[in-house]
Amino acid sequence: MKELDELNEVVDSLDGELNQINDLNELQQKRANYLGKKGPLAQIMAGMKNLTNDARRELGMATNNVKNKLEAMFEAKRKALEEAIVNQKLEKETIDVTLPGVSFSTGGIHPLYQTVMELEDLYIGMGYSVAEGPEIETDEFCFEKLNLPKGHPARDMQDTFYINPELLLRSQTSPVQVRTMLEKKGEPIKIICPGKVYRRDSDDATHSHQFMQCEGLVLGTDITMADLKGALLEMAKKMFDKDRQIRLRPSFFPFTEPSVEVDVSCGMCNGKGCPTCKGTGWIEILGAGMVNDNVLRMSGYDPEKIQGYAFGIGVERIAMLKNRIDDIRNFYTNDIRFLNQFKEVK
Ligand code: 2NL
Repeated sequence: MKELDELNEVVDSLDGELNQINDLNELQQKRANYLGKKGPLAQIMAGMKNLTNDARRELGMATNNVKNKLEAMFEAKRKALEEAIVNQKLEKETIDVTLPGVSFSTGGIHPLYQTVMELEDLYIGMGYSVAEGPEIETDEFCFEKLNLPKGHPARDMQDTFYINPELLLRSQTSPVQVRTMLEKKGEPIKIICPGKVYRRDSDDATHSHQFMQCEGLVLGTDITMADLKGALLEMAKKMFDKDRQIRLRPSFFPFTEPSVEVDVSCGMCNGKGCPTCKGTGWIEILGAGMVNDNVLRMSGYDPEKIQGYAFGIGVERIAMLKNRIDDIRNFYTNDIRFLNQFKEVK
């Protein structure tokens, strides 16, 4: 029967063609060609109606066998192709885990901001809250409400960046404390106010037209200079080391009365006198005092009932002393070799 030969030829030709296929879509197409309605097997089946019963049975069985065989061949090829695809993908994705890693540099927290964070942590530990406010301020909040009326010699226009006669770049963070007093309407206050401030200074090793301040304000009943001294001594011991002492010298600020300048004992010579403390054994770190009655009244507080202290810390000065930095401009030129020394992760 010639149909039986044809069936064998179908198997042979598919065998040859499958070798050429290396893509699943092509395989799918080929399968449709061979096993579909117009394929060779369908044609052989269509011709069977003219055969004798015996011949038809024989050819029917043979066709069925070949159909099963073709399906097995397609299935085997499909598996082989899929496996090849997975292998290719694995090969492409192979990595050598023993190769040395590629290092990349990360940023760090700026040394000034690290100092602010330390100050915040230690004051929060003593029950203070952190308050912030705008860098563009009004003349009223920055000066008038701090007992510096217009024309006062300590508020020379030459020293402040004015935007217009009423608006300026704040020269201290005190206006944040004024805002807090106006909000709290006579209630007790215990805050620190860290932030950037601006003054029309010429930049040199110890001056910068923009620097950072951390002011503090504590208002309540029966608050005295002793509380102020205790809080500042605690700060000096935590920011520097536990053996530091502080001393208070009389001074003047329009917003405090009495006013003091505060020195910390020199850590380089333990108070004996050395170049760092210019032979005195003491280093000035901040200004402070009891809040002036006028300041209290102007922001809605009755000095007969509530009083307290305020202080102003220069953040750069503390950061320079702690890290033995001799030029304030290092904080602002941001040379990467300078900054890298303060990275927690090097
Ligand atoms: C300094 C001096 C100081 C204050 C800041 C202040 C704020 C209010 C009321 C009273 Cl709202 N005082 N601040 C007081 C004394 C000194 O700063 O030399 N800072 C670097």
